[in-house]
Amino acid sequence: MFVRTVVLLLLPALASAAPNIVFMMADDLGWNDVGYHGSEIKTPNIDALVEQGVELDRYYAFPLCSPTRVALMTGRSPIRQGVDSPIGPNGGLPLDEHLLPQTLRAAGYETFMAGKWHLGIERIASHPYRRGFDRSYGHLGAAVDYFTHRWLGGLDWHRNGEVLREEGYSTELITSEALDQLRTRDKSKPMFLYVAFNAPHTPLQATETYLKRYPNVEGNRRLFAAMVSAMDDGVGKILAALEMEGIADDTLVVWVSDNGGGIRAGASNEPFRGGKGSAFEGGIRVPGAVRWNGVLTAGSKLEQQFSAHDWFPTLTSAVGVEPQNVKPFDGVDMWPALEDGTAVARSETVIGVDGNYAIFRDGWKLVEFTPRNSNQTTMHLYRIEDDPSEEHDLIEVKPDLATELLARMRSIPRPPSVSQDVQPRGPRPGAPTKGAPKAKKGRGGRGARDPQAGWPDETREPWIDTALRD
Ligand SMILES: [Ca+2]
Repeated sequence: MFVRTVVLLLLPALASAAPNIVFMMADDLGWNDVGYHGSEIKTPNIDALVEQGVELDRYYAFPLCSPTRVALMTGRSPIRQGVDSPIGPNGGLPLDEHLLPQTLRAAGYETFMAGKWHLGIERIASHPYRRGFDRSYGHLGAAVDYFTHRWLGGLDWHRNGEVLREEGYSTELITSEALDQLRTRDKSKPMFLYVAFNAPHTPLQATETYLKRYPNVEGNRRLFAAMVSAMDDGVGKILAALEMEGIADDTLVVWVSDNGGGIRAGASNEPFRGGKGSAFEGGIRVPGAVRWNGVLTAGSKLEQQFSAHDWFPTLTSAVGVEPQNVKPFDGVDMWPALEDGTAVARSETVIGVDGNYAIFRDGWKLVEFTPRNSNQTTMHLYRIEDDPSEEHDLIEVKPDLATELLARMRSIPRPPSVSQDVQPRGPRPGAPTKGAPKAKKGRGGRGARDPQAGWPDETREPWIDTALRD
């Protein structure tokens, strides 16, 4: 009897009645790259999801892939964790950070991921199957080739930590795996399914099936549009599978982009200024929606600011799970806002990556801007709700406010970068501003390659085979 009691006490806190969570993320999709924002790119499945749920109208990601994924997974600012650019072969999210799937798994969830990780590749200990996911699939690095599944010349495709060689277009493969994970889940447990599409990130690679949908769109935009359509079809298949499995009403569904679109790569962030990598609105204000049938109001729109680091506290609040994080969240629980529009109090929000930061407070936005391949950092101040296109710079009108906001922005520690290598890469706290020399450094190679260039050749061993096994 004693043993039985102990076993019961050790059972996960949640029964199968807890809602599932399906979190889908696009990669480098801009504001004007979805049908419901008036784009020429057709996204009927995403549009339907938005209609069925809460449209996130003021949702802010970080300006680049890895920082947003850090924010999503930890509920904490990637700035204070040193993830200030795309994580390269030698970088990684610090292993003492606690991740969302770890909390959910501890609460009895099955945890699945399909797609792009981009939070560390050098060490096995930083891979998704060691960071809270029961089952994982896809690529660990960044701009994987859609057809060869290579990155920087090495195969970067795995299932549960085993190198995987298979034919197929990555967006369709990721969708297929997500469907398989969903259908073969343990139905006695709730499920957390994280689908991190690599689309429409470069390299710009599409199939005829999707190119045919855009006969009148030209150049990179046509390739990009086709890639978005493949992802939109994937979203539609996953939503259909929830219906087929009879769990559509028991599942909280999120769909968002991870940062603004790369303009050279065919994306559009109109009417916003800037794009991927910048802290102007085009780089960070991205499309998103949340659906939970019967719980959230279909067709509603959330106009409060919502940020990528809010997901951990918000999702755990929504499903009634106690977060297991030890380090404090930077994000806030936005569930009351999603549920019924309750105004959630939040102090200032700081978003950014190396050289490009923004702080939001009381309707003001201060932007620290460093153009690519430039040493010149400039500051800009906007009434962001009245001036979403950031056309009217008020920095000369409100210099004292700008100084105050800059100090607040800089109050978040900026430790040495852990994204690219283990060496400190120049000044952090109190970094120079306008006119001061700045260490020359490549920001993750953004735009360095031809957007259409993939990885046709295999010139090194598969990444997982050379990862450190400590
Ligand atoms: Ca991205």
